[in-house]
This record gives sequence, C-alpha cells and structure tokens, in this order.
Amino acid sequence: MLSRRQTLRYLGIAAGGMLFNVPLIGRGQQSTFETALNIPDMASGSVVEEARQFDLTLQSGRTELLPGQFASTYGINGSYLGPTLRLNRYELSRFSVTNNLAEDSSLHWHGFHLPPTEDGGPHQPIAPGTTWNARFQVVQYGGTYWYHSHVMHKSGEQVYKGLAGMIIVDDEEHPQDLPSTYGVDDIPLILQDRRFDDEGELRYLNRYQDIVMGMMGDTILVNGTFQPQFRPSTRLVRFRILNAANARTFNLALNDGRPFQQIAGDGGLLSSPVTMNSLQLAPAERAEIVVAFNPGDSTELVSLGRDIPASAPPGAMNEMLRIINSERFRLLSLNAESRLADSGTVPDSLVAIYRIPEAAATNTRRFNLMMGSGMRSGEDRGPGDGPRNGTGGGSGGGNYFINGRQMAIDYINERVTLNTTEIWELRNRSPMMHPFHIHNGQFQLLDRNGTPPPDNEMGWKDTVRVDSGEVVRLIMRFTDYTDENNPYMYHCHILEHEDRGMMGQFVLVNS
Ligand SMILES: [Cu+2]
Repeated sequence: MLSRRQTLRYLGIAAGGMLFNVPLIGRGQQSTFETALNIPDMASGSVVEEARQFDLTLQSGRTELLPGQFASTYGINGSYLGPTLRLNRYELSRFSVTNNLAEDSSLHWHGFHLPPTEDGGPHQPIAPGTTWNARFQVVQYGGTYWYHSHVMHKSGEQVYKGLAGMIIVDDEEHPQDLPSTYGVDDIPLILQDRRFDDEGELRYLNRYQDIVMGMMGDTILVNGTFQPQFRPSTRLVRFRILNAANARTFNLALNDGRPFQQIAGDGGLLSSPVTMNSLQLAPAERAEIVVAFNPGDSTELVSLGRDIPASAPPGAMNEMLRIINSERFRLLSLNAESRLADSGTVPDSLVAIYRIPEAAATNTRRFNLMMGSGMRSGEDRGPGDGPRNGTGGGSGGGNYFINGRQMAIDYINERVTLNTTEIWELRNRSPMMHPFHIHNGQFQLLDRNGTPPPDNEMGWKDTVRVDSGEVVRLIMRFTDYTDENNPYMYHCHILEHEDRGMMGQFVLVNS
C-alpha cells in the first residue's frame, strides 16, 4: 500500500495538502461580494389550445462569467442557463425545444411524472437544427424543480456549459402566507462551481481527479453571477435553492450562525417547517428555505467544511474526499435594506403529506452503487464483493457501475409492473457519496441504515444522497404510463458518474 506521501505525489498533490493548483475557492475569496445577484427571467409561456406552451431554444454564446472576461457557454433562450419556467399543477404543458447547437442535446424535466417519451432523457436526443416537442400534464405538487441536458455521455459537459434552468410549479393548495413574489422575496438560487483558465474560459475535465470525483470547480457562481450580493427588502425571504453543480455537495449555512427554516425539499413542501442551522444539498437536490432579516442586517450564505472522521482510512481516494469535504467557501452576500417590508409568515403547518406505508410494497429491488477500484491502491475485495460483482477489484478508476453493470442504451435493467409500490434499497459500496435520482416522479425515504430519515427528508424526493457504506431504502409508487419500448432512467446525479456508466433503465409494464 502506498504511504500518504506517495499517494499525494502520485496524484500530483502539493506537499501542503492542496489538491488543486489554485486554492479553493481560488478567485475572490478575499474580496467583497458586490455584484447584484442575477435573477433569471421568468417564463410563464402562453396558453394555446388548452395547453401552456413554451418555446425553448438551445444555443451557444459568449457570457461574461468573470468580470471583464468572456466564456464560451450554452444556454436556453440566452447564452447561459435558462429562464425559470412557471408551471401550474394539473395543467397540460407543451414544450417546443429547438436545438441550435452544433451537437445533439436534450432537455429533461427533472422530478416530473410523465410518459417516458416526454422525459427528455438519453432516448430523446435533439439533433442540431431540429425541434423536439414534449407535452405532459403537470401532476407535481407546488415546488422547485429543474430542467437540464440529459444527452448520452455528455450531460456533464452540457450542463457545465450552461444547459440548465429552474422550474417552479404553482399549486392552489399552497399556503398563501409564504413569501412568493419572484425576485423580491421569493428568490431562485442556482448553485454551481466552475473552473476557469486565465482568459476566463471554462475548463472541463482537464484533470484526472475530475473523472473520479466528478467535475468540481474552484469558483462558485449563483444564477451565473460571480461573487453575488442580494439585498433583502422584506423581513422574510424565501430562497429556492437548486444544486445544479455537476458533482459538488454544498453544506449550506449562514455565516453568523442564524437558523433558517426549511419549508420544502425536492418534490414540494414539507408537512411543517424544519428549523436548521445547516443543510446538506447534493447535486440535483432542491430545498426551499426561509430566512428572517432585521433592517440593515448583513450575513452571508456559505458552504461549511464538514468534519472529517478521524477513522477515515488512508488512500488517494480518501485524501481527495478529505480535502474536498473540508472546504469552506462563500456563496452569496446578504445585506438587508435599512427598511424592510413585511412579507408574510411561515405557518406552523404547511401541507398534509400522505406517507406511503412500507406494507404497501410488493417488491424490493436492490441496487449496489460501485466505482472502479483503480484509485484504491490495488485493494481487491475478492469475489462477490468487487466492482464487477464477482470478479474482484481492478476495473480501474473512472468507471462506475450499478449492480455490476454500466449503462447500455439498448439494455433494459428492470421491469416494473404498473400500479405497484416498490422498495428500492440503495447500497453504496464505494468510497464516495452518490446522489441517486429516479425518473418519473417522486418517492419517499423509509430509512438510512435502518434509522428513520431526518425531518427535512420526510417530504417527497426524487434524488437522495447515499453516503459511502450507507444503505438507503426508499418507497415509490409506479403509475399511469406503461410503455414496453421506452424506458425511464435511474442514475447517480454526479454527472461525470452518470456519463461514465452509473445509470440504468427501467420500463413500466402491464405485467
Ligand atoms: Cu456517483
């Protein structure tokens, strides 16, 4: 086994323990965050023939991501990211997506229950110069969702360049008292980390560890804004937070330690607000939080470094994780105006959530999440326990598996019967966390390592963190859209893992 020093040298890590060439977060750690936070335009579409119609164009462009420097980027109806789409529950929505890029792309509606042909995944690529039409009825609860490229093998690069945006679903059962004026006291926060070269161009996968860990940058953008500031003008502000990073998990907190209330997760409101001091948000997860301000208040949204377990075993992989997880950095400066308007309240009770009883499940499926072991100092876990499910270790770093298989576009991994409830048991047999996402709607967590989930994970979810060594059980009901020929995806939402095999397909069938 390599010593720690040898391991570091092997990885090109400087003796000081810094993994990257520039310290995290490299750009602007010392400076003040003064640029006004960009608020993405809101698109409500137009109602045509009883459907809400959106016209979306995937395009390339040049965007001033860093001050005075322009990067080649992708966007939807713009050069970077896309408008916030506003949908209504129970309404039919239609999307015309025109691809003006020079390569295949797609748009996936993340978190939505819909027919598989409308999902915008790897089976619905949009060729350059063509238009894809999708339509589905919105049945999701009011909440914060998103859309992003999901094209085979290139989701990571395309999302990184900017093909992502937020979706807000409105729901009449939504409590009226919550702050809900978009851009005033209801603020989207799309969190992303990026890496730039000296000219301000985006760099992608230019280091070996990007493939293993997923692409993590040293510079944070919020809604595409570098070093942003938001100035609350109301006493309560609701932030709709979307982790749209390719691979980075944020450990969100306010730097003065003030608590906040989490009111919603991936699939809508929680049953009641949960008071928190920090909130872990993995790639693709969403959370809505409400923060209280006094006139003239200043605080900052930050990502805290996490404590590193003293028991962490040696090895290159663990060294990289240790460094990444211990980073603390700034996200958004918050400076309240000297006069603040009242802006609603947070009710003690938000919405009734029906808990799917475990006894309703008629089937349990098990999913082992595994990584190639090339980064694990040659360790061989032996037959039956290795990344290839029986052939032992040595499949090489940078390859990812679910149940020993890599995603193959023409292979259906699972067949699920219509109108059944299933338990999916996710077992992470790799050294790093994987956020597991299932298409076609929302599920509920049953437990983590046999323990009931924390209060803020008791709502509907479509993406769940599965930590190294952890067993997460979720329960999901499969309804409505049978299709023998068109599958849904399930996958790790670290996009480089997804692009390199950590994805599978299921069809929903009549029997
Ligand atoms: Cu992963």
